[in-house]
Amino acid sequence: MHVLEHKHQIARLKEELSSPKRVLITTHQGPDGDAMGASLAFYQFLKKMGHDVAVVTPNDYPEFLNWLPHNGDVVNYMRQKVLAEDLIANADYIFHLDYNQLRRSADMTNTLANATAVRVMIDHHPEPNLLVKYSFSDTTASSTCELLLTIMQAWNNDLIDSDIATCIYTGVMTDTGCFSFPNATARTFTVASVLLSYGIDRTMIYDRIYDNFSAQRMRLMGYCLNDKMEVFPEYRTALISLNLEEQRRYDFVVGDSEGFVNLPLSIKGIRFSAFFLEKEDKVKISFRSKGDFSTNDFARKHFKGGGHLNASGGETKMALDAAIRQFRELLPAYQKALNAL
Ligand SMILES: [Mn+2]
Repeated sequence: MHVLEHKHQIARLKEELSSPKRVLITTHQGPDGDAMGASLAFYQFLKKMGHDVAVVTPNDYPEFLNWLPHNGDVVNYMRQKVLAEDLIANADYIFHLDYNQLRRSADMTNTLANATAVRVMIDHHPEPNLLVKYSFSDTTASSTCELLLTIMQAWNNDLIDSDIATCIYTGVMTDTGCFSFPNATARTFTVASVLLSYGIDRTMIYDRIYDNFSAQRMRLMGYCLNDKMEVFPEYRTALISLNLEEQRRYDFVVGDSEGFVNLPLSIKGIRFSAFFLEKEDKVKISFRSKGDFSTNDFARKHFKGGGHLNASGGETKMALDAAIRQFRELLPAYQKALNAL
């Protein structure tokens, strides 16, 4: 992290935001725990400073996040388009949290592109590509929440409270797979320790995120593992797919397939996993890996996506079967990389 550069930027932002402003916080489509945790933490922080703040998400997010403090204040562009467009057009400042390419804001992209606000990006994904006045980009941060906490500490540490800490902890916990992925560093654990000092209830947070599924979702997981998982030992790879008919059969709701992509990585020797989810107009694909195999490169090159080294996503307009076929046909070219130590 360019600590000095961040420090200078924070000092200038502090100066610019020393009087009340209209601030819009936004994040990527299909917001996850990190996106919502960061957005709602920063929302509270800026509100405490007296700003007129709004959080606008491009679309729905999983129900297991709707207990986060101030969740009820979130504006959903898909469902409240007129209000959201008004907020975007009239904002003095727009903060882009947990994404670094405008197109990741999906249907909001054009409205955001036309906004006249001063832009700030706070993100931890590689290869930022967003025109902003202030850029806080740190690919060594486990999560946007981890990075945001350090920014808030430098900005005004006194404003951080247990509700803000709860939001931040949620993002750090979910982006690190409960502190198990390689992106959880010494700093991550220091951040976790700081957050615990605010008296947050970490077992409650875990319970609400991970032990909050329907019986149907557990049955769907069983079906995926039993009937839908394909394993390719020669490529140390596995995939799972779900078509629309199967989703209907299991009363699928947003968030139900969260984490499914990680399941095959529990198999001895498997280092690369893909999860294909059929949507009405496209197929969404999640990728996970262990070690040095870059799912980010793979997703960027073949499936119009990207993300992190070990976790990324993409999509295609191809039919589900064709997308799976393409994935399988790509594997031989990566055999060496997937079998390297
Ligand atoms: Mn993130």
